[in-house]
Formats: sequence, C-alpha cells, structure tokens
Amino acid sequence: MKEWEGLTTVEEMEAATAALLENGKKVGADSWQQRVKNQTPHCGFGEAGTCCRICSMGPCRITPKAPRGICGCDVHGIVGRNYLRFTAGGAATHSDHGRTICHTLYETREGGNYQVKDPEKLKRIAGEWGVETEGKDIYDLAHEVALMALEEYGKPFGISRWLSRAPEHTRELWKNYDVEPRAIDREVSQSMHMTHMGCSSMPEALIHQAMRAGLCDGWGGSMCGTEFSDVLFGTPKPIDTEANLGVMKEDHVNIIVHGHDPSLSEMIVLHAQDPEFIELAKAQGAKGINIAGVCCTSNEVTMRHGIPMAGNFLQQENVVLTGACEAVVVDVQCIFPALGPLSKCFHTKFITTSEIARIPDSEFIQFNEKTAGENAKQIVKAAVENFKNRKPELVHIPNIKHKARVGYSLEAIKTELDGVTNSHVDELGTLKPLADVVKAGVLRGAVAMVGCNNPKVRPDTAHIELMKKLLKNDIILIVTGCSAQAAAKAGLMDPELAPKYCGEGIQRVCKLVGIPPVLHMGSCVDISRMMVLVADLAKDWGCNISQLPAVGCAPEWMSEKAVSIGNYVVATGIDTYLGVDPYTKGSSEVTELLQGENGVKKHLEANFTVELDIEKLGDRMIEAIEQKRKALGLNS
Ligand code: BF8
Ligand code: SF4
Repeated sequence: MKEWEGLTTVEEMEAATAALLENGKKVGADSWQQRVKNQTPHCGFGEAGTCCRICSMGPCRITPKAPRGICGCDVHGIVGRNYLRFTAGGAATHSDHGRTICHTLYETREGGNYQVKDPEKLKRIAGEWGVETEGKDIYDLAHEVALMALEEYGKPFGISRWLSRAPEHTRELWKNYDVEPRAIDREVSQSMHMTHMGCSSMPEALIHQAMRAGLCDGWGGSMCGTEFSDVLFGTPKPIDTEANLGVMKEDHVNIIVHGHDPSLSEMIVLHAQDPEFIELAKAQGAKGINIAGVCCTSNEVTMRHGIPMAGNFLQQENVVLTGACEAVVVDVQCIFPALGPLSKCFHTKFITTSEIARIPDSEFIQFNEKTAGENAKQIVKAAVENFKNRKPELVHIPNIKHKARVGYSLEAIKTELDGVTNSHVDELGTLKPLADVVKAGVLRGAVAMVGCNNPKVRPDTAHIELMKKLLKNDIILIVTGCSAQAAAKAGLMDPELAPKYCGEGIQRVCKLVGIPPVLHMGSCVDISRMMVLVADLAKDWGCNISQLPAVGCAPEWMSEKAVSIGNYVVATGIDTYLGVDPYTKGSSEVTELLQGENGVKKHLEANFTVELDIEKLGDRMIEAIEQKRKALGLNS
C-alpha cells in the first residue's frame, strides 16, 4: 500500500494555485506571492523585536553600539513590551468578537432574526454561573446570561467566571502566580498602559501580563464567543462536507463567506435558501446558489451546517482568481485588503459588513444584529444579480477537493465516545474512555494543532506533514482554524481514507468510534473548546493538565491572535510548539522567560518551543509526549 495514497498533496494544491495565478495575469492581478518577493528581505530589527516606536523620540533600534533607546530602555524591555502589545492585539480581537456574540445573544427572541438553538447548553452555562433556570422563559434566561457575559468585559471586581471550569490545581497555579484574568477589557487595557512610554520595562512583569492577557482571551472572550455561538446557532455535531477550491460550482452563483463572526454568515446561509433568491438565480441562468467559506467563518458554518470550505488564509485570493466568485462577503479579521483591487480585476463583489473592518474598494453593507435578516437578503440579492456579469473566458475552478467529516465540539466528542462504551455517567458523557485508550498506549497522546498559514512556511506543508508524522506515531490530532482546513483539503478528515495510513492504535480507535484521525474542533475562538477538553480530561484522568501526554502546536502561525492563544495554552499548562519565530529572539531574557525552564514554566508548568525545522519540531513533540507518558509511569 503506497503511503498516504489518495490524499491530495501540497504539490497538487500548488499546481492549482499556479493555474489560478495564470488566470490572474490575464487581468493584471497582483498576488501575495508577488508581494512576498517585494517585501523580502524583512527588516532585521522588526524580526528580532528590537525596534521601539511607542514614543516619538524614536524609533529606537537596538544594536551593540546603541544598547539603549533614548529613554534608556534596554533590549529586554523593548522586546518584552512588543510581545505584550502583540498579545494585547490578539486578546482584544478574539474578545471583541466574543462581545459581538454576547450582543447577538441579547437580541434573541421568539420568531426574531436570532433564536436560541441550544437551550440545554444555555441552561448548563446558567447553572455554572449560579443563575436560577427553573420555570424561566428561555429568552428571559438568554438575556440575563448575555448581560452577565457582557459584564465580564468590564466588571470592576473579581475574576473571570469561566475559570471555575479549570481543575483545582490549575486554578491554584493561576492564583499563586497572580494571573487570574479580571475583567476582559481590563487586561487588554492594562497591557496597553504597561507598554506606554515610561511604564514597564522589566521583562518578567511584561511576560507575566502577557500570560494574564492571554488568559482573558482563552478563558474569557474566546470562551464567550464559542459557548454563546453554540447557544445561538447550535452545538456542532459530526457532519460530512468537502474542502478546497473544487467546492465552488461553475453553474451556480458562488458566494464566499470570509472572516470570523458567525452572526453574519449564519444569516447568509439561511437566506441563500430563500426560494425567491433561488428563483432569481435561475432567472440569471444559474442552477442555484452555492455558499462556501474561507478562514474561520468557514469553520463556523461548516461545523454547524456542513457548508464546504473553499480554503484557508493564503487561499483567500484564489477564490476570486477562479473568476466564478459572485461575492466575497466578509465580517472581521484575517481579510486581505488585497481583495479590494483584486475583485476589481474580476466581476466579483467585495462586500464588507462591519465598522471594524472597513476596506478600500469594497461595497459596504453594514450588518447589524437588529436588522440582520434584511442585511443578509440585500447581500444575497446583490451576489445573485452579479452572476450575469461573469466573464466566461476567465472562469477556472480547479478540480480539487476532498471529503471531510467535521463538527467535533467537546459535546460531540463525549457523545461519540459514549456511543462506544455506553459508560453514560452524566448528561454530557465523560472522557474516561479517551483517558483509558491513552493510558493503555493505544493512543500515545494528542496534539492540538492550530493557527494560520504564513508565507515564511511553504503553505500547508507544515500542518499536513506534521499531522502525518504524528498520526503514524499513534498521536491523535485535534485541530482548529486554518490548520483544520489544511487537514481537510489534504483528506486527513476523510474517515474512510485517512485512518488506513495511521498507526495501528489510531486505526483501531477510528474504526471503533467511527471518526477521522484528525478532529475538527472549529474556529480559532474554539480553542477554548480545547481548554475545556484538557480540563475535563485531567479531571477524569486524575492528573494535572501539564501531566497529560498532550501538546499544542502552531507551525505556520502569523497573527497577534495566535500569540494570545499561545499564551493561554501555555498558561493552562500545555507545552506549545511554534514553527515561526514570535519576534523575541533579540532578547535572551524574554526568550528564557517564554522558552526556558526558569520563566513561565516555573509558575505555570509549561512553556514554548520555537523550532523552524518542521521535521525537528515533529520529533520534539513526539519526544515530549513520550516523556510525559514516562513520567506518568505509562508504557513506553
Ligand atoms: O482566527 S488561523 S489565519 S483565519 S488567525 Fe486567521 Fe490564523 Fe486562519 Fe481564524 Ni485564526
Ligand atoms: Fe525609544 Fe524609549 Fe521612545 Fe521606545 S519609548 S521609542 S525606546 S525613547
């Protein structure tokens, strides 16, 4: 049996991209591939984190000859401040997304644009927060919980409510190191304050706050985003779909949803099914309306509706280059401004919808929770009416896609395990069967692979090659974000195909439970699902999170959000492996704090490893998992 036969290779994906770039040349389209060339080499000060421009006496750049900025700040202070600001950017972004979801929850009403789709989950959260649910109207409860969640962003006293989900030991560590996040906005705000000219320049203090700001995201804003999206739109369950550009349809109106906030895309998905728009599409000569996604918006709608995934971050220009995209509809985050001029080369409508992401050369249709239905209809109509403007000679959809089974929320994972063992203990099931197969060595452990693409890494290669390596070593994968889409495009989420090539243990588990070896847990805010997973697993196992044979990995990360995530994953006790340098190599002290034995590891039991060689990165993760097994006295 030829190894990994039937999977789509990165070479095949690159050939598809090359054909699309040729298509673009016909109309003078720019591309990120070209812009990378224009931007290379990058500024060495920026890459090392040693440039400071937070006051206008600078910019100050640290060299052996100029070891301090004008204010006297040394390289460790500058690198540390930059790192904290980077984190604050990510924490703010995830958390503000979470806030929008809380507002959407507040707008729910019977028969309204938004409804409560998972009342049981809402009641569970209400129970955790000490809210009486008995005899209460579900919408009254939704409004009460939404208000409480919104207050999490600015409450004057106390710590994040979500921390109560963590195991006792983790909470002790957080308390002792004083990193329990308080109000979500406060941690972001304090990070900005600390990094203002003339405040903190002590690396220990800056990295300490970076951990707390990360935690306010993962155990705060992102958790609000995930949990209340489930309440609003349904908690994901396993569902079959497809991934890669071949999901676009030549004879259909293609609407691409891109960004992160499901409040918009849910409405687009809903109204694209309106018979009046389907009729309108037919009147334009199309067979129907096809919705596909890019980036995390894609992950949100694929997890809940099986909407196909057109691609991940560095494929966003490709959807326009097909010449078959009637509209790219975006909300917030990870949207290339390049889509403006690019869409002008084709007939594509580039529709922005949020005051948070205003982009030149786009059509702005402001989306609002109160008028969501009307806004979505306007957008779908504009896209459908644009079908007639297609230039047939420019239409080229690569014939490349793969089957994928997605939808593995924590609830779904527990239910799947329960189905096999019938060990039904509480209403949500348990992770004991998972703990048992890992203890027995059938599975050696797990890697949570997450994050973006970055042209610094050959796109998708690190995700896919690392996954294959880990799977062969009986290490199961849980994935989110653009990593999940890389796996889906390759075929690693195909439950019939992918397990064949995995280690024997994974093969057995996949067959028994009926799952693919790579489990799609959702978008990047859904890394909060992974935090609850490890918290529950540690409780069911009877060990600390840091002892579990599990690590985190972001091999191709690029965004501030990814750094915020990395911080909360580490702060939760999970060693985290990065394939791209986080602009800290200019400071030995910051590097030690993040990656050494005497920094955050001393307080939080985990740290970062940065390794740009992907082969070595994989080896180190396997080694770490085996070491954790050994420390637990499990078989080698
Ligand atoms: O939040 S993985 S490129 S799409 S930042 Fe962006 Fe990175 Fe993709 Fe989702 Ni996450
Ligand atoms: Fe330079 Fe200090 Fe101003 Fe930074 S804060 S730009 S190091 S003077």
